[in-house]
Amino acid sequence: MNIQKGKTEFLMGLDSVEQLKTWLNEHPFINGIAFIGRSNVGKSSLINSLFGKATARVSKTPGRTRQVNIFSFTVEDRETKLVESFYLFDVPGYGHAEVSKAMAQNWQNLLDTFFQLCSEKILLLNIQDARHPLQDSDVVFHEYIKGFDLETYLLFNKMDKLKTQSEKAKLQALKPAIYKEFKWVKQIHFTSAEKGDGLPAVEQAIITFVKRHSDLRGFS
Ligand SMILES: Nc1nc2c(ncn2[C@@H]2O[C@H](COP(=O)(O)OP(=O)(O)O)[C@@H](O)[C@H]2O)c(=O)[nH]1
Ligand SMILES: [Mg+2]
Repeated sequence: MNIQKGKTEFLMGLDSVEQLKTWLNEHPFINGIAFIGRSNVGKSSLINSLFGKATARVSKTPGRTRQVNIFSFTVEDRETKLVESFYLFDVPGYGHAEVSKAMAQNWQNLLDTFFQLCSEKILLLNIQDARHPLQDSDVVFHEYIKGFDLETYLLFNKMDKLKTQSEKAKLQALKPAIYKEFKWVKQIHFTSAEKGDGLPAVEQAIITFVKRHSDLRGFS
């Protein structure tokens, strides 16, 4: 089974809390995934690599995504040719030291709204920078998110920037502590949106998750 790259569609970007509330209330049981992480960790780049290029906008300046971007994507069973469609959310990052208080507050309100109202059948993909794992804002985010009871996978991106074996080993060594401290983190992946490392495993993990929550009979 595979994600049909190029069939991913941008549905809308919502930057108002009211609009987001309305949309989520109208879509209570939807099945899908959400990417979230500090700005500049490579969320948009990962989305493009996994869902087809130019799905999301890759930013030169950090903190450009100020809205919840909603997409639909499709998964195809190569044997049966059955196609099912799911939702993808690119959620604005957290921990922007450089933005104004008012803007930070609006992001926080969007995040609160998203996590309070989103379907339970949403998988959370928390992206972190492999070079700077578990930054303060990431730890604060984990504390925040644990109350919402969503299945969460952690992705350490930009692995291509870790040059030495010892840098890689240091990151691997964090795994047990993360599983212990953040018990709702079910999987940890090491990726490079640039080079493609780790992406086939992430794609299969996404498919396994959405399929597990699918209502379609015979879609296996
Ligand atoms: N070397 C490297 N650069 C990356 C990787 N992923 C993203 N980038 C770069 O990091 C910057 C921010 O990426 P973007 O996807 O916009 O991050 P976002 O703010 O989290 O959506 C861009 O310059 C990307 O080209 C990666 O895996 N490796
Ligand atoms: Mg982005």
